[in-house]
Parts: sequence; structure tokens; C-alpha cells
Amino acid sequence: AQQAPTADQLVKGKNPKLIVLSQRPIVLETPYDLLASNPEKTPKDLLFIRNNVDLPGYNTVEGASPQGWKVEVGGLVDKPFTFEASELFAMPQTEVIMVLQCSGNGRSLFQPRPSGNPWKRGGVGNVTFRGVRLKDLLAAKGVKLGEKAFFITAHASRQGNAPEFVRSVPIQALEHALLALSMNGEPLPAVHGGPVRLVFPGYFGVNNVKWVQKIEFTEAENTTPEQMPRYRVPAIPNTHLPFLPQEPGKTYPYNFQNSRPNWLVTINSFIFAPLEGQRVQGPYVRVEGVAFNDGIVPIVSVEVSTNGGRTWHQAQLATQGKSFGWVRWQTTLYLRPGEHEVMARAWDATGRSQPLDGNIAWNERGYEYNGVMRVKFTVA
Ligand code: MSS
Repeated sequence: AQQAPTADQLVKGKNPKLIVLSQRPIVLETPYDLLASNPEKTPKDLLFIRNNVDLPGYNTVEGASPQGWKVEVGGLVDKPFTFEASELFAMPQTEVIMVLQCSGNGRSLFQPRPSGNPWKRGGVGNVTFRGVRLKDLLAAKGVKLGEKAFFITAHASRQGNAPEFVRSVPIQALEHALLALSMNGEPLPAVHGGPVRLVFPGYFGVNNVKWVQKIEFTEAENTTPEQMPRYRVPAIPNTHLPFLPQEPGKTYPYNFQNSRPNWLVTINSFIFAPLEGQRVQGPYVRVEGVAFNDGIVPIVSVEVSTNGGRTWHQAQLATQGKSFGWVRWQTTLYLRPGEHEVMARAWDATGRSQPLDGNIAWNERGYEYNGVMRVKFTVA
């Protein structure tokens, strides 16, 4: 019998322990214990991969040559132009630490199970991107946007006959949009979009177009399947509800009016210690993890509960202030010997938090799960 290929056989330089969710296109999940054992930065060999479209020849964590890699900039601008990725190295560089998270992360926690790759919680990582701000490039080229440039629409390379991959984000995303050339201080891995990727800090994974080839300023969202009907959740137009709750299991007639794209990252928190099923020494037990949101306002608190949410105890945050990266938190609990279940939930400065029951946001394709995480463990 033929053995299923391991992650390192599919993508050169990846950790063989990554979970293969799909071979083609390549989808690899970071095992939760390995994510948790790197709470500061997710290393390139462990970072998850989600391809809707593989780019032939780019299945490695090594960098890709920027020489001859051309990117067109057009649409609603006064002067369309083309630049070469290698030009960017001579320009002022900006660095951002950000959470890169698939909008399907946590999908398998929804009941009934939605369609799509069955991510547990390992479709996420915290990484540093460095490169040139798109708005700095526009300024350097003396290019002005048209009045009706309401969206940034990015297209991936179609070299080697790759099918198209296109995403649109609102023009507000221009503020932090980065043409990333490196990740975690090394050339941007080819499999993560090298030589150049258009990243939008604070936005879900899907919006961060790898192997970017064309950037357009448009009046409307593009209409390819990655924008509609995929990568959206039900919503009431012009309301401040983040989503429109659905009856689990029901289908929904997605259109541009009754739904919104997976854009801003929903507030979330993860427990990195103890891990599920662990046996730890008591009575003082250190509980720790990370929390993040869309970076628009700071995370102001993370609370933990060991009685099913009846009472909550404040954890300490390692850093204060706005951040596109995750914030570490920790606390020490006094716990009797025996079985325990700890829950964690984050709050941000606008009062946003996580639902106790993540299934309230059930949607057909299982996007944007941010239910409170629960971990069962034993105190010796
Ligand atoms: N890009 C491209 N070009 N292609 C594809 O497919 N995908 C998405 C992004 N971008 C794609 C792109 C998704 S969907 C995601 S998540 C991300 O990416 C991931 O990343 P990495 O690097 O990790 O792989 Mo969901 O929301």
C-alpha cells in the first residue's frame, strides 16, 4: 500500500509533524502542542499552510527569487505602473508582528460540522512580516487614488497555469498594507507567498494574497468565488452586529447584501498551558496563553474560570496597547487535586469579547469561530 505523504515531503523544510488536511491544494495544520510550545513567534517550519491554489514550484520554506517578479498596480489610479519585487529592497522597510489566521480556524468545533478543511485550532500563527508599505510605494511613484477607489483587489500569480486567486479588502486597509519580503527575519518562504505577498495586518488569512501579481483599486468587491460566496458570513447590512445567527445545519442564500467577507480578525484567546489531558503538579498551577483581535483597539483583559464560567479571575497581560500580534497572558491558580476544566476569554477596549458557546456563530462554511476555549486537565 502507498503511504500518504508527510508534511515535509509535500513542502520542503516543514516539520513532519504538521497535519496534512489536504495534499492538493496543500493544507497543513500546526499540531496544537507545537503551536503552544512556541508562544512568542511561530517558526517557519511550523507555520500552517492554507492554499486554495498551489503555485507550481513554490513548495518550500526557502525564499523565492525577486528578480523578474513583476507586479502591476492599476484600476482607479491616475497613473498605473508596474514594479519589480527586487526594487522594493532599496526602499524604506516597515515591520509588523501579526497573527496570520485562516478564517476557517476552529471550524471543527462547530456542530454540525460545516463543509471545508476540518481545522482544529492550529490554523494560526504569530509572525513578523517586513517589507514596503503599499502606501509608501504609491507615494514614491507619485500615484493618486481615484475618488471611487473603495476596495483594494489583489490577484495572485497564475504562472504554471495556476487558477486565479483574488481577494478584495476595504480601502481603509491601505493604512497598514505591506508588500512583505521577509518573515521572521528571513526571506519570505516561497510557500508563504515569496518573493512578495500583500499582507493586511488585522485581517483574516484569506485576504493576505501570496505571490501577488496585480493590485487594483476598485469601486466594488471582486466577484470570484473566494469573495462570493466563499469566505463570508451572514450579516444584516448596515447594522453593527458582527454576524447574523443561523439555525445550525441550514443553508443560506449568500449575496453581497446579506453577508460580509471574512475581513477583520474576531477577538480570540487560546490556552497554551496546561494542555488538554495533561497531569500537572498542584496546588499552584500556572495557566497561560495568548489573546488577539483585529488590532484596532487594545486587548484589555483576559479572564479565566475553573467553575464553568460562574466566576472569572483576571490573568496578567504581558504587554499593553494595540497590537496586530497576539498578546501573551498568564496567571497562577490554586487548585485541589483532581480533574479540572479551565476556560479563558479575552476582552478588548471596545467591549468586544468571545461567546461562551461558539456555536452561536454557526455558519455553513464554518468561518470565524471564536468561542471560549475549555481545557480539561488533572492536578496531581
Ligand atoms: N494566496 C494565494 N495566492 N493563494 C491562496 O490559495 N490562500 C489564503 C491566503 N492567501 C491563498 C492566498 C488563505 S485562505 C489563507 S488562510 C492564507 O493564505 C494562509 O497563509 P499561509 O502562508 O499560512 O499558507 Mo484561510 O482564511
